[in-house]
Amino acid sequence: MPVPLLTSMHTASDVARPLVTIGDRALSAGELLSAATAVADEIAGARAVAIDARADLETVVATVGCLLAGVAAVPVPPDAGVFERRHILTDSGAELWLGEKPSDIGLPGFRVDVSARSSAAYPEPEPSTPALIVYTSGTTGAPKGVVLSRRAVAAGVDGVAEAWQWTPDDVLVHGLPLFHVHGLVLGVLGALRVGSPLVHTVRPAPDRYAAAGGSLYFGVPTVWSRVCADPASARALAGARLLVSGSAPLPVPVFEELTTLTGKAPIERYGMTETVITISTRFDGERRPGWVGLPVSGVRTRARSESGEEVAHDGETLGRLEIGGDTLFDGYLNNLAKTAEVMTPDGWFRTGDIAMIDPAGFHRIVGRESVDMIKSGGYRIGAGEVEQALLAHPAIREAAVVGVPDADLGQRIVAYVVGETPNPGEVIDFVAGALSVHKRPREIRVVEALPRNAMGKVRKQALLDDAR
Ligand code: MCA
Ligand code: AMP
Repeated sequence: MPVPLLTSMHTASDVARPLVTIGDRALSAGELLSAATAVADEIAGARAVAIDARADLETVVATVGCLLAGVAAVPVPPDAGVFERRHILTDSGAELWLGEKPSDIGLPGFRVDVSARSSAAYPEPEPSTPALIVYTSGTTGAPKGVVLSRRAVAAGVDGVAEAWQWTPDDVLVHGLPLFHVHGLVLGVLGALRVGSPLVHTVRPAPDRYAAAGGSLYFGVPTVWSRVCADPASARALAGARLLVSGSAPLPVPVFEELTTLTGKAPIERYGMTETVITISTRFDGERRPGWVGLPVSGVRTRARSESGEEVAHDGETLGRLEIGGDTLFDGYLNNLAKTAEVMTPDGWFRTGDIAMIDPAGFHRIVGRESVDMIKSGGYRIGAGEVEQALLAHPAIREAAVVGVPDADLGQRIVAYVVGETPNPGEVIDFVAGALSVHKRPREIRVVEALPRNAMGKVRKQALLDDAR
């Protein structure tokens, strides 16, 4: 029989020690296992179930219940607007809703009870079984369901655990959302697989990180930049073993300030929803500002030129980054065409990121191939999805969305619209009603016409220049 995915949760030597703390509530390994087994009892036999993925213990119990029963978990952002939620539920084929049910959801619901207990035993599913379907934005259209197998989750966690010397003696702290790979796969399933207690701070606020007293901290660059802006909180992290940044480029000044304030150079690692975490600096290795390090064990990388040749590992030639190995997803759900677009014939995943590799194998991510893939606060946002939501507004005739460089968020969403003088505040709320909060434009600029090339395509670079 395969080894359990959440190995350490089953073998915890002290079953009474708090294993997962979220805010002021905690569960030991024993409590989590039996509450999650009670969820498994309710959902066994389903193909996929949706989880109202709030930052709470119920989300953890529901996800672990799915993994025990071998049912694919579909985390739904708690602030997803009606369009986005409807798409996720329809596309995933979720058969049940775990959590408090909004009135527009027709699925049968089941409210997770963290104090429920069951001792039923479930055989460990095969490693190829889907563990999660995580929805993530492309450059155009609605979000795509990324199918992650148990094998990919295990490989993604094991690679970084080895690089970071992450053990049950660590206490992991973060406050990231529980509906993306960073917070949920690495930040919850990672802790449960390694067996290191997790303290989730509900929101990733600097003072909450400072008060948590952990040894290993996860954050997106916006979090680390806010930590630096609060020097007392930053200094309180000096006793931690590792501060890890990922999901977007960590600006060099933030790397340096964090190093000065905490006495520790952060670890930077690179990942994607479709590949889990693949490249990282190491606990026992060099931490170079602006560089994300070496492929973790089990991961292969290559950077190729437009003509398909692998570029020289000279630390300056740029190539399109591709990833191979066990951490790769199984494809986009119900979307063979999009899956075929991102996979090479020889089984590598095209990340869409541009990278350089130095002679020692160190990687530097220099940007994305497409201006339509935006990263704001570590969230991936497709310009096309926001443009579609804007075009549904009765006063808007044309819309173009760009990611403008922003010191706090990395990029901030600015929307250019043509229409009958729409009210910007009302348009922002309109988008928030359809999509998740972080997909709302921060700013709406009403213009007479969008700049277009001879083919009629919007010249986004001109908009970026204007916004800057
Ligand atoms: C936001 N607000 C707005 C607007 N946008 N109000 C009006 N108009 C808008 N356009 C509101 C928010 O709801 C919030 O309100 C307040 O303004 C502050 O928002 P914001 O500046 O966004 O700050 P924040 O809410 O504190 O968020 C920053 C954050 C967040 C905490 C860093 O962006 C975050 O959690 N990011 C993590 C993303 C992540 O986990 N990505 C991983 C993807 P109020 O205060 O009332 O709520 S996985 C991945 O990338 C791969 C696998 C990898 O490598 O990890
Ligand atoms: P997502 O699918 O939300 O997981 O976003 C994945 C994307 O985030 C990658 O394709 C990169 O563009 C970006 N990303 C993640 N980690 C890093 C990093 N350490 N440095 C630069 N970009 C990153």
